[in-house]
Amino acid sequence: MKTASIDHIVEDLFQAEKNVRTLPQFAQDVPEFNEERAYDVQELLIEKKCREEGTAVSGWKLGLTSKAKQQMMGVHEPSYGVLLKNMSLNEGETHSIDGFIHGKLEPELAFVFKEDVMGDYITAAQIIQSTAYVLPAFEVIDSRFEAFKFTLLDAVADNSSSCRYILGNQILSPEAVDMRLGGVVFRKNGEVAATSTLAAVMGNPASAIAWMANKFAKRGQYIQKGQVVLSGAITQAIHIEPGDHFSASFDGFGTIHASFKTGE
Ligand code: OOG
Ligand code: MG
Repeated sequence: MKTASIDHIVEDLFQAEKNVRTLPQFAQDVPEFNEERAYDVQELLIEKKCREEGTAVSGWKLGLTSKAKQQMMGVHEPSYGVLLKNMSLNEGETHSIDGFIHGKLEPELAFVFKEDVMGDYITAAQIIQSTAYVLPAFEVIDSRFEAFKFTLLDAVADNSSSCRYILGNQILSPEAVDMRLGGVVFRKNGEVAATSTLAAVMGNPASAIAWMANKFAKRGQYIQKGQVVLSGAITQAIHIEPGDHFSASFDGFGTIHASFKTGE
């Protein structure tokens, strides 16, 4: 596949986000586009965003970690994307949706690392051992593709539909959290919108992160000390409208909040 076409895809994705407009999905129409090329696009897109937006990498995110979503996309593995410092929003504040194309919100468990994680036989237990603390989080996902419709390769190129993330304030040692039965109640405007347990994320969110750490070995990447990793959505994602208030209560942690409006 030609470098020129990779560069073209990177530019289209960058401009779509910047100008808050959608693109048609492309992966099925580009001969020789495969998983490796999709992660190449993601990497170049992140380099461009760091350069042009004056930001830096803060961590990683997983996508497609639930069986239901994998079946929907016809895949057997999750995907990952990069978190940047300028994607971070403060918990409890009211955020503008003006930069979102068709943003959706989802509760996740965030892991913050106390040491680098490198290698290709990483286990969930090693992930837990390398984690300084875990905390509840929201992820705003957004897709640069029309109608939020894409194949796995389109989504990987689009940095796994990343947009913003919001970390809660309550931290726990990962050993203090039941990574399977820990319950989550997700509310929109006071009404329960979804309920789930942490097992929805590949049986255990630490297993999802171990999958990513092992996948990294192929591309010479690794989880770095101080980085945050979002484990993947615990419930379905819910479309955000201006005026919406969301909360997510996590077993043992308390509740995190996010509100949205139009305008700056
Ligand atoms: C959308 C992003 C999914 C999650 O937590 O599942 C995601 C996608 O790539 O399908 O952020
Ligand atoms: Mg997510």
